[in-house]
Amino acid sequence: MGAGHCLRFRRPLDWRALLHDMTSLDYYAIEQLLTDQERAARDRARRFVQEEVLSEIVPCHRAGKFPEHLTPRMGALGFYAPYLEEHGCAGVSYTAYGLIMQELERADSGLRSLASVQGALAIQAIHSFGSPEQHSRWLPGLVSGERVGCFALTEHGHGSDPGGMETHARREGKHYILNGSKCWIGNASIADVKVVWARGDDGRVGGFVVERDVPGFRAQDIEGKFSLRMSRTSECWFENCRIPAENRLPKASGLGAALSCLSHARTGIAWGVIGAAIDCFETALAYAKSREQFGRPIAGFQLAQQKLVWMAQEITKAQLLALRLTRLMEIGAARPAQISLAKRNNVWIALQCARKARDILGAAGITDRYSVIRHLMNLESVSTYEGTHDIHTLIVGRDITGLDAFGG
Ligand code: TGC
Ligand code: FAD
Repeated sequence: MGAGHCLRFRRPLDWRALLHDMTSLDYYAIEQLLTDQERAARDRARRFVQEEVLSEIVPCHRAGKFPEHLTPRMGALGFYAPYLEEHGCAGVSYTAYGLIMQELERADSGLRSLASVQGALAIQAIHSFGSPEQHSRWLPGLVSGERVGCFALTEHGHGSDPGGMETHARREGKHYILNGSKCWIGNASIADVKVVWARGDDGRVGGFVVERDVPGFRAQDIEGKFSLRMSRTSECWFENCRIPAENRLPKASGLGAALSCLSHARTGIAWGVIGAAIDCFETALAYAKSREQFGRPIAGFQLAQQKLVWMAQEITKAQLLALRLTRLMEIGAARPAQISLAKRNNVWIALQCARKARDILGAAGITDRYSVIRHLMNLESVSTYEGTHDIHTLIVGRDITGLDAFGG
């Protein structure tokens, strides 16, 4: 899909030649702004989704289960924190990371979520704040996907305000004694390596790695989710868990450490949701061209075109925003508020695209025969986690006014 005429050369442009063979909405030829490495990373993820994932999604979504065998497979393909270089990480650009997240989320937000939690959160936290010994101990298994990681920040009483966390780690000889609880934690019940954020004796937030089978740790999966059904989401409790002192991440001091990991995950989300939005757009476009009412395809009605044009327009803007963000990340020049703006905007437009696509599909849009209603429900979670839409409004609001509107 692209422009039909090139103004600069005043001759018809063979726009098909500009298209990649695996067609996808690219109205402003963003393809041309990517490197060969970035296209290759995207195409690898797209092939993986088409050949190994798509057939599994509907049954897994209905059953509320993640296809666990994909966790090591995604590791083997280099999908976890691929912007890092050591310990088996793929060492590709930030933009390639974004494109991989886009292809995963084109299939299902739960697939991208797994990569976000394992890579941008668990691996990233240990990579940024762990010692060399901790790197060698935990990173290879997480990067390969043979071991499952999680990132436990949110608590039952503290979601948007993690700074109020109550989970506590008390030093006792060669151990820390961990007490408290966490809620809404991706994969906490099965994770081998749990990065848990807790307040130390000095009152500052620190990061602690809790391994499997530690006495006093208990977890329960959250049932009844209408959204992100393919993801395992758990609540968990720590009752006098004895954690070896060497499991504390030495360089993590203060809430900023945990929040810095969110920056990597939020960047992946800003790209990822474009995949869900494109899938909704393409499904709605194909449906509108084939579905006839009043003797003509519904794509020929002005109101249907208005919805399709809005979707193409907003997806294009989101692509440009995400690309600029990752180019800034690549030169170390992205500020957290810029990441918030991209997460906020792109998740919001993806939700609106899913909503409009569902509308275009009529009754067919409420069944899982089409991906749209699943994306719509999934995006409700994506709008809430990693900072709600309104919290990102306040982060950007504080950045541009200099005034803090969080309350407190
Ligand atoms: P505030 O004073 O703003 O910040 C405390 C300290 O942190 C620093 N900081 C950051 N550093 C790096 N990167 C960032 N993005 C940062 N944001 C803040 C800040 O400079 C400060 O440092 P210092 O040295 O001055 O102490 O803290 P606050 O208590 O006012 O809270 C602000 C707020 C609301 C922005 C923050 O707490 C927030 O982002 N809340 C949203 C919570 C959230 O996003 N939770 C996510 C949990 S993980 C998750 O959802 C995973 S889902 C993954 C998936 O499945 O894909
Ligand atoms: P609350 O903070 O209670 O917010 C409720 C409402 O109040 C929201 O609309 C919010 O915008 C609004 N609000 C709050 N404060 C203000 C304010 N100051 N001004 C105006 N409005 C405000 N967390 C993890 O740590 N690890 C994970 O792996 C993880 N995975 C998740 C997976 C799923 C499927 C979901 C749904 C959540 C996950 N989370 C995870 C938790 C997620 O980060 C939190 O749900 C999120 O930060 C919001 O917290 P809350 O749900 O407690 O909402």
